[in-house]
Amino acid sequence: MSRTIIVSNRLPTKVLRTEESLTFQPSEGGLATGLGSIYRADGNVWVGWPGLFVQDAEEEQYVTEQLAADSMAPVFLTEAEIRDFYEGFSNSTLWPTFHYFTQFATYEQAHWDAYVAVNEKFCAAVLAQTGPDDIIWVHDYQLLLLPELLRRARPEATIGFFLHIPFPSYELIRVLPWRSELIRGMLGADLIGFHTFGYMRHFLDTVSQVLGLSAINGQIEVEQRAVRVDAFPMGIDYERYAQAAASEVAKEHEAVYREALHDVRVILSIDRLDYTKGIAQRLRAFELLLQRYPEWREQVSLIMLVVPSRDQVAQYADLKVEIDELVGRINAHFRTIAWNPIHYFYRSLPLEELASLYRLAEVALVTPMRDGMNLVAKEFVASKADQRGVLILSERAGAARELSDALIINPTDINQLAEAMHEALVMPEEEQIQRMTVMRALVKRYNVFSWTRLFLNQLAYTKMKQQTLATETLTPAPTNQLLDAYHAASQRLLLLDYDGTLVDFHPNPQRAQPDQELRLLLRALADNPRNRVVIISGRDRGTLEKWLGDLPVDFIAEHGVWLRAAGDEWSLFQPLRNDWKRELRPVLELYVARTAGSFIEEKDYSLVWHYRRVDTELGAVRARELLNHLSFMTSNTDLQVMEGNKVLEIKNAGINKGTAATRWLSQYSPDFILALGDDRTDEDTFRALPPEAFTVRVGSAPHSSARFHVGSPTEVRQLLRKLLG
Ligand code: GDG
Repeated sequence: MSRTIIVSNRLPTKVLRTEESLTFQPSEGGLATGLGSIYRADGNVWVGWPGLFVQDAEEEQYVTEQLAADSMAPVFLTEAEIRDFYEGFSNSTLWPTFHYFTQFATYEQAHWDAYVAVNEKFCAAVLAQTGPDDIIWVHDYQLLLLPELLRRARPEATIGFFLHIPFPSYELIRVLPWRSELIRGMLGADLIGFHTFGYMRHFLDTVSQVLGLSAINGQIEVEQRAVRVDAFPMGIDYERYAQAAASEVAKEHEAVYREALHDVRVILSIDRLDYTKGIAQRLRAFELLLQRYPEWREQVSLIMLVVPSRDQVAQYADLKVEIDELVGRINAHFRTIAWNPIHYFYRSLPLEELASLYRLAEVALVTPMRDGMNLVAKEFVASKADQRGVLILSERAGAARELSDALIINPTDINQLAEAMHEALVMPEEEQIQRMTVMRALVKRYNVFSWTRLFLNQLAYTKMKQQTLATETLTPAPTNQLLDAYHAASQRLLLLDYDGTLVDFHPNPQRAQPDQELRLLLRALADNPRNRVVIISGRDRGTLEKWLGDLPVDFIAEHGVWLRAAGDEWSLFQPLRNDWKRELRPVLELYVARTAGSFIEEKDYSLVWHYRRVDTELGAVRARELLNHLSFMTSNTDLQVMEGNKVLEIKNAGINKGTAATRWLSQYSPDFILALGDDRTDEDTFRALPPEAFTVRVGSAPHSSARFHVGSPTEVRQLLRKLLG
């Protein structure tokens, strides 16, 4: 039976050293609750750092045993490792970069070296825990290299990766000296999850820019593997927050606060100390609110909880000073004997007190500059059982993609923020209820348990899909099977793609004409009255006719647009339009002008931009640009832009090699079918054929609907020669 191994930088239990002993303190983080039922299930385990520097082997063993009893396996890190890997590379390079704060990012080789070493350490720890059939789920930015390290050690493993912070635009990632290694590291996973579709898009773009790998429908082909990328917005344990807020303890706390505050209305702000959270901007906006709307003085207070964090890193210490000063200035300026504008707490509170603050507040201010998701926003919503209260939410928190009934603001726009606070304070109850009801239903439904289930199901599905779509090498055994079926059959259909299948690619497509050997081979096959040989190609009919028209073979040209049975005339698959070429050709010409070595091929019903002769990197970049450009221009038309092997082709949608091949099947009723092809357009043929057909993909393709694969056109020819006996 397969087990599930969760891996994250921190374990869900923190080991603390007190004067007399070690204590084990369970963490209350969202991830720990969400995955609690998973890692504690039979045989499963959570691997991570327990937050303690051990003194000796004896202590190490003790901690290991204690944690093992609760399904955890510790990775012990040294102080130097925490300094360079955690505070260094993770929090001073990746964290600022991924949150668009490159001005705070450092690029230290020693930090990178430690990051690599600690990821390797985690890899060893995970391998020690896992068997080949296990499912490994890696979390977050501290372990970006781990999926690939694991993949190298266990090529068949099922590996998922989830990033809890934003994935930024490629422009940010490209600054990192180690960008390729980091992206490759992530691609070791089978499934890569992000909170939002936007982060996923940035990642796919980065993969294409950094490694030149393109994606189709969120799937990237990496060597012999298909990697899936998807958005999984993380939720919270809704019931836990709802219950905590409804508890007697929370009510009691609230009553105490209420008494102290009299009738003052409460705006709430809760964050870890971090420059990404927009705390200073929020304070300035509150100050502006009091200046612009004096009627709120003595009527409204801001309760601001800042949880100490990362105070070893310089920017955090500076931020703390800035916040202290701002709070001091605003309070000194506005306070009265009876009223305190800002109640500022620099510490963490137990859950019940947090819950009572959620109860107490009428408005929650969640205004980060960037935030992967932000769970505080969801917790506030879950706590509001009476459906009242207003959430002000930054457009740049992942949560804004879901909680669109909040007042969505731009956190740098202090004017807008002050106005939103005012709007929240005067919002009619009816509107509050309306907005809150929608948000509560959403937070309840998409909770942390459904998130976990969805990710793990999708991971299992991805793996299953990989396995079913994995093609078998055409080794002697299946080859003999194929030959037996061929010899036994009386009506055989051979569907042969041309470029990349029967001949190798040539930098100039017009130079890829058939050699004598190929012509003889095709003639010999077609001369057999039991065979019907169809050349099924994306090429224009003129070229096919010129090169092979004298042979007794059938043709499917332009990916199914033109058909010709041996000796017959050409006919169109169905009536088509080509007047769109006039409009789109200038676009392709623009890209030819900008991209040396590229050129346009014009067919009757399609236009093709070729970039095989372009510098590899430039070609990939321009192809992405052109693809975007064309997708925009062809949306809502019946045209389709297709990515082939170093080509982009614009053609009529709905006609492809598969639809054309189907016509041969219906007219000819073969009892043996062999289809050979090397690219995505041939996948349409493979899919259109019955399951007993011998479908063979040529070249490397981790993901194909074909049953078999062979390495090259040379092997294709060997196979065809075998048919001749
Ligand atoms: C990363 C991403 C993403 C805060 N103060 C206290 C307290 N908290 C709890 C909150 C909430 C959690 O801490 C903070 O969650 P966030 O989502 O805001 O942020 P990060 O922990 O930095 O997490 C983030 C998250 O991963 C999940 O993927 O949303 O974007 O940065 O649960 O309630 N809890 C208690 N006392 C406090 O004083 N008990």
